[in-house]
Amino acid sequence: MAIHNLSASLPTLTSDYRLQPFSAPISVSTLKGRNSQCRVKCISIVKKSEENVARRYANYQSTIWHFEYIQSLQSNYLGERYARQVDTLKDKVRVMLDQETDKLSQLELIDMLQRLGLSYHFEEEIKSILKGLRGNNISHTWKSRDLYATALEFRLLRQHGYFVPQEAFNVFKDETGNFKKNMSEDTLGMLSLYEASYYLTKGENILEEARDFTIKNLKKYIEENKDENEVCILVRHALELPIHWRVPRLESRRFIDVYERRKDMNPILLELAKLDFNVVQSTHQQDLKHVSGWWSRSRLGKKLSFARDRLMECFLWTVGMAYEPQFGYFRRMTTKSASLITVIDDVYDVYGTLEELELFTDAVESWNMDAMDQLPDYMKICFLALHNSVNEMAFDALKEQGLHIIKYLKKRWADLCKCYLQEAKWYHIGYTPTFEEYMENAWISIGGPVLLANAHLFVSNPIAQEALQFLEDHPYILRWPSMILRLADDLGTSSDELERGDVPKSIQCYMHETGTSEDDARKYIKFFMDETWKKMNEEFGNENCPLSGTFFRVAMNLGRMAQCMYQHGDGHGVPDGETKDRVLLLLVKPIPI
Ligand code: 0FV
Ligand code: MN
Ligand code: MN
Ligand code: MN
Ligand code: MN
Repeated sequence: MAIHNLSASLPTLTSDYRLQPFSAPISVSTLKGRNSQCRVKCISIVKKSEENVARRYANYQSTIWHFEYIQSLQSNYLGERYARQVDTLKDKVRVMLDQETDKLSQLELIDMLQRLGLSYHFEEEIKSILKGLRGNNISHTWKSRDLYATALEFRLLRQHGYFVPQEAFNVFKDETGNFKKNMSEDTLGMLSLYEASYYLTKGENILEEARDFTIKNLKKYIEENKDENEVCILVRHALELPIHWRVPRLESRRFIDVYERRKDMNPILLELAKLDFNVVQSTHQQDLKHVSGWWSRSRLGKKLSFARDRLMECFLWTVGMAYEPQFGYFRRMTTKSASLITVIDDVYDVYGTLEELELFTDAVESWNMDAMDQLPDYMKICFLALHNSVNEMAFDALKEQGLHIIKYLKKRWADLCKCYLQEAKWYHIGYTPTFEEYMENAWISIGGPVLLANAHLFVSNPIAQEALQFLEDHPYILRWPSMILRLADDLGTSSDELERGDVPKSIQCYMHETGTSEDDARKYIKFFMDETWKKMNEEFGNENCPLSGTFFRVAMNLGRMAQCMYQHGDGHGVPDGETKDRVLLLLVKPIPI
């Protein structure tokens, strides 16, 4: 993903539009030929149904994961026996962490635990080790002038929310202010600095330079070492996506295989990693079966034949967002929200007439059962499924924590539907918004704020009133991951969407506004995503924020999951490509032991 230094070569928009409200009048001159062509095409695939209305038809593939299959999943790793083995191994690792006196080895151990997906077992221990480091002077002997060690420490600290200064890397610069040339021979050091540099915030020029410098040198390394040595494989994987942008659960599954082949592999860590993966997978299967029962009983998949039936894919998203066993409630509830978003999005984008969509939007906004009377039958079932699910979530919060949260939940859904409706109106009149105007609506219409505001409730116990208010007042925390989700989705789905008949997405809006080619527009979108990551990193470093580290990780994982799902096309809508492999790898097949 080469997205660096693009800012120089691309036309840019208003440098930072986030604070400006938009109020663009819709002008007839923006009516474009694109939509009129599209209408012709769509009418040719129109289905007449529900009172003989002309409707679009998306032709989405049906699901490949049926209820019976999901219910038949069996794991040997459920139950006491394996849980006890895990505990015994955990005790051994705790001793390792405690007895390791060499600082660098201690950090490497933490890094391995994180990459193997085990660090959640040792949160307290890791926190206390890192806290100790934070007070350290950066010229400490154990790492002084060692690029690999300095960058590893820097990355671990930033990963844990300690905003250590970028100046840690000044010792690696020469008198002219450039990174020292001979550094490039230290490939593992380069790799370590490369990974660290992705935790940058806007304006951190040393990290920016570090990123460009390491990318250049790592690419050169690959070109000069065509044979597949171990380091080459590491470098190639890292250049594809940095650790910071990778989905933890998927990365752990892959890394366990890599780790097994390492000469310096620690058999205790390996054994624990495999066992824990399988034990946790068995709890995922329980969550999945539970929510698949809900989906099947809702009959949404059967009754709304125009819509995507993507229960399994939605569940995969939630595992990408939080895989640890204690977040089962989050996964079950978020899978419901995501499945409903997927169906309702199709109602707005594909099947509903503008008039029906206005009624549906009003119904959600009023949250009143009487509003259901006006809806066509296919919308009644959608509305009631939504109503029941959201009320159930609110009921849980009331019952368990005495909190009345229905107004927070329904507001997010109403906002989502209003943004869906805006897009439907734009489509209807053939309007192409500016990039800014589009994004102002689209970060909501992708469903990110619904998912994340809900996620916050599902991972927090107790839910702090202060945190609820903070989320209302600081939409940026929901906004940055949602933007990444939106842009990744547009990169992966907009070609098909245009074919099918849909509003122009970010790429097309940008092209229309600036007159660039599709290629350049795509590059700009990637550059924009990169900038958004910097803003997200900044929020994570905000020490005055009452939201938990857990919530931040979930939010960032949504961005990561989006980049992964849409890396090679529409991984959410198309069930049998890479998504199928990922489902099998993470949710179905245990690691052979
Ligand atoms: C995307 O579909 C979609 F349905 C999403 C992202 C809903 C589920 C969300 C998560 C699991 C995160 P599509 O590309 O049709 O969305 P747009 O907004 O482009 O119509
Ligand atoms: Mn269906
Ligand atoms: Mn859609
Ligand atoms: Mn949509
Ligand atoms: Mn899309």
